[in-house]
Amino acid sequence: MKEKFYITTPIYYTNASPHLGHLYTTVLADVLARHSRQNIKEQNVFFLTGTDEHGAKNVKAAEKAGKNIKEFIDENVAKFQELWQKLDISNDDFIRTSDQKKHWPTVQFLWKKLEEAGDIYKGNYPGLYCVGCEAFITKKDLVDGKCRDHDQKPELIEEENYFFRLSKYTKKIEPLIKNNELRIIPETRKNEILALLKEGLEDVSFSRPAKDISWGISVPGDASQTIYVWADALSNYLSALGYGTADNEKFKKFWPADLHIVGKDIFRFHAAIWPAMLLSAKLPLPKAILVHGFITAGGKKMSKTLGNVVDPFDLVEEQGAEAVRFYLAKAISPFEDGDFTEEKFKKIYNGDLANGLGNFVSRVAAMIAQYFNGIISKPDDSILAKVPFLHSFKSLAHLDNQTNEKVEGFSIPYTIENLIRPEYEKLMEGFELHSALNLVWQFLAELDKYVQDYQPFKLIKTDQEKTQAVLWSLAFGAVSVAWLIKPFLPETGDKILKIFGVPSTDNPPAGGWQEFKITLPKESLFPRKD
Ligand code: ME8
Repeated sequence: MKEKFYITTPIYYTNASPHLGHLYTTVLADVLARHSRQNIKEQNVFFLTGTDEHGAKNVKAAEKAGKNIKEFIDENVAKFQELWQKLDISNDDFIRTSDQKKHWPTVQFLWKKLEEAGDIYKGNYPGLYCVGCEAFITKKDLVDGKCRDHDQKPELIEEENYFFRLSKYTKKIEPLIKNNELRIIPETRKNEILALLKEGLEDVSFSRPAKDISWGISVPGDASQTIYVWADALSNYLSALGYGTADNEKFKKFWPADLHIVGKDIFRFHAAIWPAMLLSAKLPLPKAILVHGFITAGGKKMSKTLGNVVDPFDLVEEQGAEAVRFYLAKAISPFEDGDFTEEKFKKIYNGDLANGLGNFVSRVAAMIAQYFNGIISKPDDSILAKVPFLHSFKSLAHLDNQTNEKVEGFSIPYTIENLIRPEYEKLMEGFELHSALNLVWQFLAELDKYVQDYQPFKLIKTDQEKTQAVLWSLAFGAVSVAWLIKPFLPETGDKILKIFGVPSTDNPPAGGWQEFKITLPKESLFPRKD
């Protein structure tokens, strides 16, 4: 069992307000942070996000908007923070690279460490700079003379910079990634970076002349140079913990990071430059980097010219935060590109949330309210044995490796404890969040089937005892589902627990719940949308 969990998102550029892609990464991180808070002490989880506020990109956008840079950036940062609040993002901190007290001392301290290691030197090489990437790119990255990712012409820059000896570290990083000391997930990305490291990487420019890029952090001892935006940005993972300052308790407690989540666009910075910087500074490497794919809209890259940009604020306003979180986590595999369309959103909303979860919870709660005055307690085991979670459960039988034949006779609590939970934990550990949700929804479908099998609405007329066993089991199922979905749908999870009278702060009690007390909700959890 892990003892602490330090998880980060990239820090996002503040040249515009957040888009759906930023939301995607941050929701994934939030789900994993919430999940780990269920498994380890809350104070041992540290979830960091923030904003990357320097660099040419931000300056250019401010100029274009005709605004003072600081004002422009502050406005955009406020939008990120507002969106995270709307989405119930549970970050423990929010780091801003413009924070001179918190971020800058670490960046300069780390710079000096690299310098002490002999890994910083002055050089002068011409190169092609893509403002979109905030990086020097090579001719290989060009299509028709434009950057492949940003569809922009790079600028030819020839200037004196400080360089970082990345080349010295490629051979050192390679085995660490190969043997999973630094895990790269998924495997395809691991192979991609290994191939790149094998080829060897060139040293990278680590500063820009301050006369061109003054909005940034000065190179220690040379105010004529500004620290390159990536060296500045990557350091956020340490500055938030107070590394290199007197206030470094968090650093001692949380470093190394357990998981950096990044999109595929910036994974090379994280899997090559960042580990090289850490090795140079003699710091432990992060344990894992999860690289997710990109979200497209209607099968195409979101772009202003195509007019298919999904504004996350509008989306949340229209669909509700929980439904948006659900879509991002369930409809898209973190390991591949995923698509967003309104039709798909509606289908998932109506199918899984309104008709699936919402309908199930309200049916079960209503029956308990009606037939048992809202209170139902655990019946005797001998009665429970009469209403096993049946043959219908075969779709999950593969999860049980010891007693395939006995699959016909499991109780719902047994099934959750022995089949669902272990499989769910395995999927979460492997970051297969969409599959974890699929498992829960498969289970929900089986619970629906259980209702059909025993028909408690008819059974109540002939056998009260058995009906009690059926409904108690279903309530147990609903409450268990609430626990499993809480990292994804924190509000809905809590609402379900409230409906069944179960406190939401504690972990599920050992042995489960004995009694449920129903409070019928005023509104349905997910009203159907047409
Ligand atoms: O790169 N689909 O910031 P950024 C999914 N400041 N995720 C997407 C996405 C999409 N279409 N578009 C963006 C930077 N993202 C640097 C990072 S970290 C030390 C510095 C997400 O604002 C994804 O996580 O361009 C991607 O890696 C990140 O936003 C890039 O954000």
